[in-house]
Amino acid sequence: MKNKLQNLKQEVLSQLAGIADIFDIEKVEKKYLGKKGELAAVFKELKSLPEKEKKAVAQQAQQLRDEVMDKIVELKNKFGSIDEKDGFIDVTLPGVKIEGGHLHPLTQVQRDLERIFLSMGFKILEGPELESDYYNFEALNIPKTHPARDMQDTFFIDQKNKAGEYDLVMRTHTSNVQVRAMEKYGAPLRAVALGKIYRNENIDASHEHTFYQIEGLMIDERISLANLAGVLKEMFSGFYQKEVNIRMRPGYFPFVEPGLEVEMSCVFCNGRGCSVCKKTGWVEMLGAGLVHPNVLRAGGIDPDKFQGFAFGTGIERLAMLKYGIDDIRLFNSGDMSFLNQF
Ligand code: FA5
Repeated sequence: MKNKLQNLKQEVLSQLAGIADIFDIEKVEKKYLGKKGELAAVFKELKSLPEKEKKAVAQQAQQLRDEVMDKIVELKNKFGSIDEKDGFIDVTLPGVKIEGGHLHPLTQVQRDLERIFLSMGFKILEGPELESDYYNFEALNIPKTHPARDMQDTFFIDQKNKAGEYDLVMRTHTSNVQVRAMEKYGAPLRAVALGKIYRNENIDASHEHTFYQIEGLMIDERISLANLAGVLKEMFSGFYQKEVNIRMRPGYFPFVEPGLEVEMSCVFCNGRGCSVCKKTGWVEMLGAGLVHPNVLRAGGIDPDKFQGFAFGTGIERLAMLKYGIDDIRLFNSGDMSFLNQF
């Protein structure tokens, strides 16, 4: 058996030495290392050997197999794989698509809005999501006992503030940034604040408990509703990439006087009437108004000298109208077939 292995070794080494291309390697590999190859036959024969001889022969066969394997790997590296032989590349093979990541649609929409307002000279601000009762309500002309507190379902925080009082809430709107911005920058001021807000609401296709808003604030010596109309028209036309009209009707928010509900001509039917605008040609877009004198005062601004407008709207709703999305819950669903469309 030992002699047989010796002969086999010489045979395979001489064959390996004569190899000229990748096809020869495959043949030799199959003949000696294959399942039905010469070395497999030797291992099978081991069973019939006397116990004493078995161990030594097994070792010898193992060594030969390792040696042949190493040599074959070396030769494969030298001659390359079959696909690359003679420098041949099959350009008709389909490419491998590398999946790239991308921004979440709501982040994209926020960036679009920020670009529009930056071009009109607005500052981009942020405010805290965990907010004091003061900035979320009181400073906005909503005292503790005011019924307007019920307009938004608030998540109150069961924890005391630094002064030992229970006065923390999850902000119910981005309007909490209004007085913070006035205190920090004074007047004149042009700013938008975008961010996440929280409401204790039941979820359905158009309501979330956690969603995004954009707040706009412009304060100067002669600001009127005409300025508000101009800025909103610019915002909607830029965002929906088409000329739109807006119209205003009275609305109530304690922090503005007069308060307004603003509607935009339907971007789907250009105001002719369709299912999106319920055949009216108009879509309700946001709450707005002229900043209430009490709010200016809270921000340290003299209401006899300065006026301002403020508006606020939901970013998901803006996005839903732009892309024809009929369920707000899709944004947080983690559904890649939805997200990959953006
Ligand atoms: C406010 O939050 C006011 N702070 C807006 C404002 C700012 C008025 C400045 C005047 C001056 P309202 O509660 O209506 O208003 O919410 C504003 C927008 O948030 C709505 O128009 C809607 O687009 C969006 N929104 C409200 N509730 C939800 C909800 N549950 N899910 C998704 N979006 C919502």
